[in-house]
Amino acid sequence: LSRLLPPRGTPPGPLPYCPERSPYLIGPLTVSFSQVPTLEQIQAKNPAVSVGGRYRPLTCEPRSRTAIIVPHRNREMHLGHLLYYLHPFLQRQQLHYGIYVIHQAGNSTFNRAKLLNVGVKEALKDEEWDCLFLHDVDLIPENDHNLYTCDLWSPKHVSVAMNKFGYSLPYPQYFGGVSALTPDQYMKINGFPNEYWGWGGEDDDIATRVRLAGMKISRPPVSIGHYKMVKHKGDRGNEENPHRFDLLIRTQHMWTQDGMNSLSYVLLAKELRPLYTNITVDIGVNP
Ligand code: BGN
Repeated sequence: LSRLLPPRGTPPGPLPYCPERSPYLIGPLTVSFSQVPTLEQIQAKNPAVSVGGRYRPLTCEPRSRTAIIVPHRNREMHLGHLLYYLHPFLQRQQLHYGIYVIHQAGNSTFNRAKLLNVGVKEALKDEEWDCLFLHDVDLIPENDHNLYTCDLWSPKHVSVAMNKFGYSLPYPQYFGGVSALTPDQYMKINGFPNEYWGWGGEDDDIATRVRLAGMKISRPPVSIGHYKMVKHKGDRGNEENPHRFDLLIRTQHMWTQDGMNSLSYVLLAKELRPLYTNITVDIGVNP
């Protein structure tokens, strides 16, 4: 990518927009988890990424400013795989982007959706992101035609073809894994629910929010939305949520009260690491 630097002495000025279709795209990618890359190796391969895990193309004005938000706890190996594949993937798409890892402090039950709300709130304090990618740590995109940009008219469900589900949607309303919303769309659904502690249901709640806010879900073609999941067992601290069925019955009454407008947390640290911005947060405990 250093070949892309403008020649020395180029006067500063407005850049032309990046082409609608990046010339660097490859299409289907080979994703393998046989070796866990170290952060140093990933850094060496991505010299144009700046501190906090930020990047912007140097020769053209990007068409999207995308924040990737990744909830996380005790999955360092998965994070290594994700960063290894995602950084080059996003640079080939010529995006202005930043990667945020939202780390849940403490040992209480994991709360994916609340961590995503925190990530959105904190990311929007940094820059005027125009697209929010809500991204599981264990899902690696397998085709770079799957653009990490938002659909202006609809919240987008992106991980439509995961290897774990035989490369198809497990059910029509599925909204889990990777999704993309503009900040406007995110606020229109009052963000994600804060009250789903443990595994399951929060993504179904979000799909319902999209419908109740009068929007439809858009999706990339199944042939492009391929994802490979890093194999793992259900982890401690993220047991199945036994209350998810009761919560889902009440989404219609709760979505306007529980979400971005009721979000509270204690920010413990915000560190600009070489490959990502690390946000450590105390989100409280499972009541
Ligand atoms: C569903 C889960 C989702 C999960 C998908 C795929 C629930 C709610 C039950 C009414 N939903 O069954 O959260 O993403 O499976 O694994 O458990």
